[in-house]
Amino acid sequence: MIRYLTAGESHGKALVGILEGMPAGIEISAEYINRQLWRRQQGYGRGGRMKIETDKVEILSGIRFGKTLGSPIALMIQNKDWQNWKERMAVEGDGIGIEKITIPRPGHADYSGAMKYGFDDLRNVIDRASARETAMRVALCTIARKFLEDNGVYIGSHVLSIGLASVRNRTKIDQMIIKFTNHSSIGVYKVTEEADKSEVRMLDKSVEVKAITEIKKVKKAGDSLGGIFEVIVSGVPVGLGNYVQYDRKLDGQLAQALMSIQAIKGVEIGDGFVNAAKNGSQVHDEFTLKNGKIARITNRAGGLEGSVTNGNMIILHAAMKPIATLAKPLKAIDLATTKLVESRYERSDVCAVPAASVIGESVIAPVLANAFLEKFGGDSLTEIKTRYK
Ligand code: EPS
Repeated sequence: MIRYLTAGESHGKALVGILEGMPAGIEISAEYINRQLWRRQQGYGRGGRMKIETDKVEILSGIRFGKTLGSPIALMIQNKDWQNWKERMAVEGDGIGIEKITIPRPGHADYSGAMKYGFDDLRNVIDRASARETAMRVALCTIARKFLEDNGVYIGSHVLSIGLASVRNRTKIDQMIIKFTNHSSIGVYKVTEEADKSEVRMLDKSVEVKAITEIKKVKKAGDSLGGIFEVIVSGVPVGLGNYVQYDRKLDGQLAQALMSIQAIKGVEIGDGFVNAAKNGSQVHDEFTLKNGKIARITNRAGGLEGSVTNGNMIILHAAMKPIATLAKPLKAIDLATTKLVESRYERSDVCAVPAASVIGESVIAPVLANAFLEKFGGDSLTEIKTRYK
């Protein structure tokens, strides 16, 4: 089965990752992965770091003449900013003379991480807890995404809200998505392309303007903003996932993948939260026959029933809390002196919801690819495609 690990500190030399379990014969190039890395770096509200980095992947193993070998795939992304951090992030030496960070930011991993590992320098926590790590996740997961594409499964996303700037006319957005995906599953990429045209990855222009205004206002005030994004998956066959054991439930696995993205604090499948306030008759998706095929009139379940895909589009939502690094200080305790002080400011993004939506698309790819492999099996793309057919 597909699994992966990442390593690397935000201001260390590089991020590295290993992806294992990909079948042989999947066409993949650095250029293909770099396109997703570029998408992850976009979005209005990002800070100075994104002006330094232009993430590019180096493929170290597992791919020969442009195709996966079935062996572990190793990737590396250099951190350009490391040049400015060589002393502070040195692998060797004793760290004497290097300033220790002792004031934890409320909402960040600083305090809990330092207590856990017994650190007297929060830098040790900051650099690994950082969302910089998601660059490598996107790179690795893009290979799983390519495998899904090769089997007609497409993942897209767009942003639903940033702060109070929120899509109110859901019907308009849904109609747009239906229009794009009506004839073919790959239409999900049209949704994503439309979102990519927007600096905040929103499909509704009037909300986009409000969102950008909100980010500007909040930045001026030294504050930060969160939001909600939607991930959609088309071309999903019926019967992926399982209901027979808790840890094999596909909805749980998808939720875990999304929740593991830094700052994600809520995950919803379909209309999960809205459905909780309705009667069953207003919620469950009635069956119908469409050109002689079994279909549903609605998709409030978000494509999963009993933790198994039901043939409808998978619809997932994730809520991101506002970034914890604020120019406007919050109350904190200096862990070196135990005095009440103001939290320290380190260069940061003001809003990273658009980037998070691209990460959301990526992290669910290995989960779905695993469910696909579990169902159809095989060691090479050709073998799997034959079985799927
Ligand atoms: C992050 C802090 C900022 C972000 C970073 C995540 O980095 P820095 O401290 O270098 O300014 O830019 O995100 C990335 C570097 C990235 O590639 O997404 C944090 O504390 O989580």
